[in-house]
Order: sequence, then C-alpha cells, then structure tokens
Amino acid sequence: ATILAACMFGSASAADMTVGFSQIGSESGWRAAETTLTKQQAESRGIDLKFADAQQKQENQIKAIRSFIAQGVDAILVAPVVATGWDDVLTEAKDAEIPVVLLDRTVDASEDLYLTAVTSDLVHEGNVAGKWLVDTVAGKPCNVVELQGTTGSSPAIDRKKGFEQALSGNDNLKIVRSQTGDFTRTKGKEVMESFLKAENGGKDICALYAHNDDMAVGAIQAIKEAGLKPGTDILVVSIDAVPDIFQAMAAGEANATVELTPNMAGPAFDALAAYKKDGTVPPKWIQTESKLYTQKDDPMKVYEEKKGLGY
Ligand code: GYE
Repeated sequence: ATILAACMFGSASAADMTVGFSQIGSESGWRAAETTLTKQQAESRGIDLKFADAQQKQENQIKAIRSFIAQGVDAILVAPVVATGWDDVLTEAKDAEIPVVLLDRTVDASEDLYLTAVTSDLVHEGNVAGKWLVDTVAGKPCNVVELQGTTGSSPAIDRKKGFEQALSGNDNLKIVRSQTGDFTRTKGKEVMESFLKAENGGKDICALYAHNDDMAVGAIQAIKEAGLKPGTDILVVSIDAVPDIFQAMAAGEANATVELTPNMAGPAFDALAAYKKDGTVPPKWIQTESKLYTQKDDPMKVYEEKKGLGY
C-alpha cells in the first residue's frame, strides 16, 4: 500500500511545475535551437514554461527573473548573458525559495545561489579546438586570428583561456588579432573583414579560431570575398556543431568544430523534477559532452542528423 501510494502521489512528474526561462536572445543558430528544445522538453513533460527573451541585455534578464519571482513560479532557468552582476537577483530567488538552474553559461557568484548549472566544460572546448590546430599545423609557423564571443560572457572568457592553454609552448603559433564578434554571423563577418585588411589582405593569416560556428560562417564569407579559400588558405576551427558548419566542412571551407548539445533543458528539468519530488539535490555541475568533428567525420551525414534536432 505504501509503494502504491508513493507511485500515485510521489511520482517524478514535472507536470504541475511552472518554470520561468530567461533566455539571452537569439544571437546564434545554437541559441535558437536551445530555445526550441527547451520549449519542446517543457511541453513533453507537461511543464508550464514562461519564456522571456532578454535581447542580449542583462538588465532585461534581471527584470524577467524578478517578474518570475513575483509570479511565484516553481523554478527558474537562466542562461546568463555575462558572468558578473547576478548576486542580488539570485539572492532574491533564494530568499523566495525558488530553485534556479543555470543553462549553458556560468556566473561568478556563490554556488549556494543556484541549484545546479547545466553547461559544457567551456575551457575544455577551447582546449580541444587549440589542440586540433597545434596538431594540424604540425610545427609550421601559423598566425592565428580569434573571434571572441560576447564580452564578459563565460564562454568567451573560458574558450579563450582553453585555446591559449593549448597553444602555450608552441611558439610557431601566434594569436595576432583577437576581437569580439558577439557570437553573431554579421559581426563575425565584419570583424573578419577588418582582420583581413590588417593582415595583408589575409595572406598573413594561417588560421581562424571562432568562439562559435555562426561567427565562423560569417568569417568564411568574408574570406571568400577577399579572394582566399577558407579551409585551405585559412584554416577554420570553431565551436557548437550547428548544421551550417557541417555544410561548410563538406564544401572544404571549414575544418573542425567542437560539439555543444542544445538540449540543456532536458537534464535541467530532470534535476528539477527529482528535487521537487523528494528534495534530491543534484550535483552543482551537470556537464555536457564536447566532441570534436573534422572533415573526416562525414559532415553531410552529420548535417542531416542535426537537422530537425532543434535546428
Ligand atoms: O556556444 C553560442 C551562443 O552560451 C555556450 O552562446 C553558449 C554559447 C554558444 O550564442 O553559439
């Protein structure tokens, strides 16, 4: 009878949860897929999702979180646009006893201000990209340009750090230009154009490292317009594994990418359901995988597989 009662009343159903989601915006294909999958995951679990798009602004995220607290939601998901400045609003959520789960980016705040963070190892991603480049150029001199993500965001900080770690001790590789492209295609293209101009029309550039695929896709366009061949004249390595980069890889115009799953919400909702059911506290970090793909990995096949998975 006890077991039956437990089944009837204590099942791990998330169905009666209302969850607020403060999303950054839609700067990249990866971000758009994350939004789609979060909505799908909520729907399939019967979760009532309140979605707020912050248009890249932290102040909008803070407003959205305050409004979720005022509405008395059961939990809050937040993809924090930048790493700092969260202490006050996270403390307000904690005081209201509303668990917060960080999605895809981390914050510089005390760990007890959130339940868990579902992210990749962002330093490791940069490291994987850097190691690929070190191995590929195999000791040859190589001037690298870097397109950084959004200034002050944890992926921009960590992907830079991990990449630099991989390059350190390899004096043949030098980062000659590094600037933000804000994780967007448009800015990726714009900033790459300025890099090309500044580096002898691109002839002095051997490789591009972009903190996400969208900036790489924009930069590939700029490289072509400058009359050079992306993927051969200038090697291209980036992060996310969105469908478009596999098309570019199939065309020989991109070389490598590090995969980031857009399904951060699935593990987040699982953790929230267990927490809600019997107070199970998840680990502080739910880490997603980071797999390297190159042109050898049948990019068109991966493209087909990716299409439809939120993209
Ligand atoms: O790589 C990029 C997006 O926060 C880790 O944000 C995420 C990054 C992702 O805009 O495409």
